[in-house]
Amino acid sequence: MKKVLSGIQPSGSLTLGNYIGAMKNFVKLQEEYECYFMVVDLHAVTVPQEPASLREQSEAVAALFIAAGIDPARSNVYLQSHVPQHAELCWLMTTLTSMGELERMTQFKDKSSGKDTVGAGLFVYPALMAADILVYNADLVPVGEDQKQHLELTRDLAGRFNHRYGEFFTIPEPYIPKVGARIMSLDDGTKKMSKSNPNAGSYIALLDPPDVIRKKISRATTDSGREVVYDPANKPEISNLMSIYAECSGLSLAEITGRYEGQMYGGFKKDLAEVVVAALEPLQERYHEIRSSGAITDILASGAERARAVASVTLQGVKDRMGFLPPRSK
Ligand code: AQP
Repeated sequence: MKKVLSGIQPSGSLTLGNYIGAMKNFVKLQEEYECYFMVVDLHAVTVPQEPASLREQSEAVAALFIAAGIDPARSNVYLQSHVPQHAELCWLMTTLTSMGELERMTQFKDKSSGKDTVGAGLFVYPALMAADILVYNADLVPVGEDQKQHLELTRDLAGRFNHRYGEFFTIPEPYIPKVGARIMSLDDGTKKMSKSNPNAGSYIALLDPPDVIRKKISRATTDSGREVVYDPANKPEISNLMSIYAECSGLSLAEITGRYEGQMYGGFKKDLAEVVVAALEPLQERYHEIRSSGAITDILASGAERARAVASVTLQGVKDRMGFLPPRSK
């Protein structure tokens, strides 16, 4: 069975962008693949996290995975920090990665811009992401558009290792949705929706109550003009809202355009809010059931156990090829 790997950082409350760009596809792919879905807590600490909030968000992200439809009996759901092989392989990956490659990463440029000090962890983030994927020899990686560059680097590193030490790693393929691969911020159609944006009005959190969702959508920035047409280059803001509508309702962009022909933004936004509320209601209900059941601890323990079993074999293979002596008992 081919393997799928993906992860989400517990760096804030998950957004509709994380759901549409990544999680929705996790659920689809588990039908056909052996899946590894991680809460990437080691990635989250590449920018400062408050310990209590990291603990809470780690469990919340895992519960949202299950609430969204990931079946823990079929897919491995776990915390990245519970599988130490990720961090060890990351170190080995940094030795194959050049400074120039890391300096070119747009996520690093975005997250470090304007900061007085930037942690080295943020710089080597892509090497950890490569280790995450390669430690399971994943075939497919479902991500949003923003992660494409990191995935390309992973492919380069896998190829470099294979060239230097002999064929070993599978070269992973990205799996990027056609619509919704880049959901934009509600206050600025040129920036992606992000859970760590300090302005909570810029994103819809998956756990936002209905009235908060309605308020955020009614205040979302819209382009000048008033036609509901999909034209990302000239009308990025209304096009973004249409993508959200399409992903939450199951309607195509053409159907939405037809439905709102000749109508103003106001009516469209009102309907969009109801579409989003209806899409998130069942997920929120399941989330609260899972959190109150206390089942997450066991789910994470068995997911990590299965993941460690696979990751330790790969890591040993990498170390053998690179020339590390195995530990001997006396
Ligand atoms: N706006 C988005 N549109 C589509 N996909 C998105 N993803 C994130 N934002 C959007 C996808 O969600 C997955 C998990 O992302 P992550 O949490 O690991 O990191 P990120 O990409 O940096 O997401 P955020 O929300 O912007 O987090 P912060 O603010 O902490 O940096 C990835 O597959 C990503 O593509």
